[in-house]
Amino acid sequence: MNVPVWNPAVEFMEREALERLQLVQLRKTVEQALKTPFYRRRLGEAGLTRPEDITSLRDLRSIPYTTKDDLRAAYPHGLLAVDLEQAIRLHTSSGTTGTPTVIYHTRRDIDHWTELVARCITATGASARDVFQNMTNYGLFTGGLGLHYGAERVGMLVIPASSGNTSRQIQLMKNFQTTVVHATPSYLLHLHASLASEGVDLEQLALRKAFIGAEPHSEQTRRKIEELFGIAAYNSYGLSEMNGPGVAFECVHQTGLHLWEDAYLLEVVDPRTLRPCAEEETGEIVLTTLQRQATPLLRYRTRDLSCWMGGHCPCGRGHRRLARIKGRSDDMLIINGVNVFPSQIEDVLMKTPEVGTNYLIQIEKRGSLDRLTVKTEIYAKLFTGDARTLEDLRERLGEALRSAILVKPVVELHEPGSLPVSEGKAKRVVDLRPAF
Ligand code: DLL
Repeated sequence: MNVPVWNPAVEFMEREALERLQLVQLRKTVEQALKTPFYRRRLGEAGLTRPEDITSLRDLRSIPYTTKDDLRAAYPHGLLAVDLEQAIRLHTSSGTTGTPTVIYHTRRDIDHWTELVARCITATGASARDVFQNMTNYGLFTGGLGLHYGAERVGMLVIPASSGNTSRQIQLMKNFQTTVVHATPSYLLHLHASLASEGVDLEQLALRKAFIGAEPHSEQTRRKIEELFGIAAYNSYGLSEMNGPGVAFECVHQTGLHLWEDAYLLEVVDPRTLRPCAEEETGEIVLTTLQRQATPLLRYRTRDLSCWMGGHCPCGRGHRRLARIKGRSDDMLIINGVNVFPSQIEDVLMKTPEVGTNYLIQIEKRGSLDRLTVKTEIYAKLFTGDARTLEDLRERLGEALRSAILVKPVVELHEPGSLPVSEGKAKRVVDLRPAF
């Protein structure tokens, strides 16, 4: 077998063995969850008081869902399943939209998370020979420490650059001949746009791979990153409630996100009716932790939309694949009654060669109607051309967007570097409509 692999025994486990393991771990997780005040009450209400009540994986459906609001209500200790002295780290969400959520980890939890990230890194073909620059925030955000521990375990030379300070990032990449970076896709595009002003060209760098994640992005954005840098970019999916990065990752074949099924039980459900979705039918991702001690989570509704992919990956791993995340059920925009996902807009923009690396979607009320404005940066040389060329481009984009999203937007073309940049997750949507 000629694919890079970290833990062959688990990654190539036969389906039957994997499901047996899942059942054992699900029972352990229920046992662990019953140690928390939150789940004792929640599971008790559903008549589930003993782990032995789970006799098959189908019994998962008798377990109630857990939501972000549940996590918030249980803040700070309501979901802690071990004595505080057994916990060695916690991560919280940023809390910008309300009470934060908190996830505690025991030493074994951190060790297991590290193992999952090591698997992900290795699956992309990266190895101890690589110099790895981690451009995501170190701190409560899980992208920094999560990838750091995994990369160290693989034996990479890790540069814990953290986020921001683009000029320093580029110098570090040049001086240490970084071969692999980890960043949000929006930040990598911004970094590329800054190379020229830093007086650095790609020939002076040794970059060959990027891990991109933490925010929705389209296949076109991935291709753009790959073409601009001349590298391979691998999609990485995770969320702080499920440790952070390391939940699902692309392998060398880049055919979807392998979800580590020994660590997470995945369901895809219709977000309105909660009916289970069929393979390749898009719905909300619901995840159950299978290995966690300090903060077990059962049937956690992520709000992320995706689907199981059918078929098998040529890498031969038995762990099934998730399709690229389409967006979140709560970031769907309703514009004059039409459902629009920001990812549909991004797709059109990134397919257009003249479009640069940054964009912003703005919605406001004009009278009784919603008005959608798509602001996008375009390459500098176009601004030196004649006005007719710009007008043509504006019209072409407007038409392409209308046929993709069924809403005609106002298109604004902006010079490179003129739209706001974020060092972490990009804020792409500004909704100025009054709340009801
Ligand atoms: O963003 C964890 C992470 C760090 C993942 C680094 C990957 C790389 P949170 O801050 O809790 O955790 O945000 C999680 O970000 O529910 C998705 O909506 C979104 N998200 C994460 N990865 C992807 C991805 C980290 N590859 C939320 N594609 C998730 C699309 C993503 N959306």
